[in-house]
Amino acid sequence: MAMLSFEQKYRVRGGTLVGGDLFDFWVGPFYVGFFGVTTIFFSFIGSALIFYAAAIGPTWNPFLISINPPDISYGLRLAPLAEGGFWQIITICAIGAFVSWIFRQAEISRKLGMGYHVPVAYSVAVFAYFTLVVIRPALLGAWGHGFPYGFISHLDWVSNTGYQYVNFHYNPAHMIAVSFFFTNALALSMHGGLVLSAANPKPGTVVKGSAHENTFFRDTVGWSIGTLGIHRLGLFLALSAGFWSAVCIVISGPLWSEGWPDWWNWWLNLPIWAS
Ligand code: UQ2
Repeated sequence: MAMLSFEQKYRVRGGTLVGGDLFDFWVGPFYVGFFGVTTIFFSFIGSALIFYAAAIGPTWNPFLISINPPDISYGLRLAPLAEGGFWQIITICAIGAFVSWIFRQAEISRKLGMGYHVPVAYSVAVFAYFTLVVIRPALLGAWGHGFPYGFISHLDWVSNTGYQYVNFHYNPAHMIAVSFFFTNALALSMHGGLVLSAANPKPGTVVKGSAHENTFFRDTVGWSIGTLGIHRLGLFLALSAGFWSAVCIVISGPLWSEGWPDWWNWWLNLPIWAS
């Protein structure tokens, strides 16, 4: 186990963000840390509440269980537990667990003397969730605009919310997000294919490195982005996909409440041809 000698050098105290030496130790392969404890705490309470809310609900069919946000009439107030209050506390627990996980990643990055790229990247995913269940409902004035926690029910929510704006594909931020998702898939397939083709060739042949990888793309498209560059591009594409997804839903309602196809009337109304 070559990793063990490496780990011994880094498994030392220090680098924590809060609490000093409190919880600054490992259990087996896992770093504990203050934020490991808070992650477990929020995950446990949140999961227990999901099971309790499911138990008082009408079904145990895993596809049909749904823990719903309060009715719109409750506005931004706390609702009774069985009428959306569970959803509200579960949402607080989810955010508590996700944010704890961000700081757990940050503390481990600090201990290893690495950059914060992983916690920053994960934060964008958390931001997209936070936009759906906090920012947009708050801007619209009711927690009832959050999505329900259930397998089929959250799919229905996405479908209904999309059709509420007639055709979501005309949402300009949705167009940008989708373009980033597709470009991300293109870049990752190129990268995965390229690295496997060089580093994992047929048995009995010589493993190739970055010189071959660069040459392949210089010969095919006249340019190679480079081994570090492809990962910068990948991170940018992936984070942009998540970021523009959050933008495309937060502007639906708070900024534009009609159908998205009608948003393009600004183009039809340009003075050049509108007369
Ligand atoms: C590359 C390179 C890698 C790669 C890939 C490329 C050696 C191992 C995939 C090629 C990437 C290019 C040309 C950029 C494509 C741009 C978009 C927007 C998809 O050159 O360097 O490193 O994995």
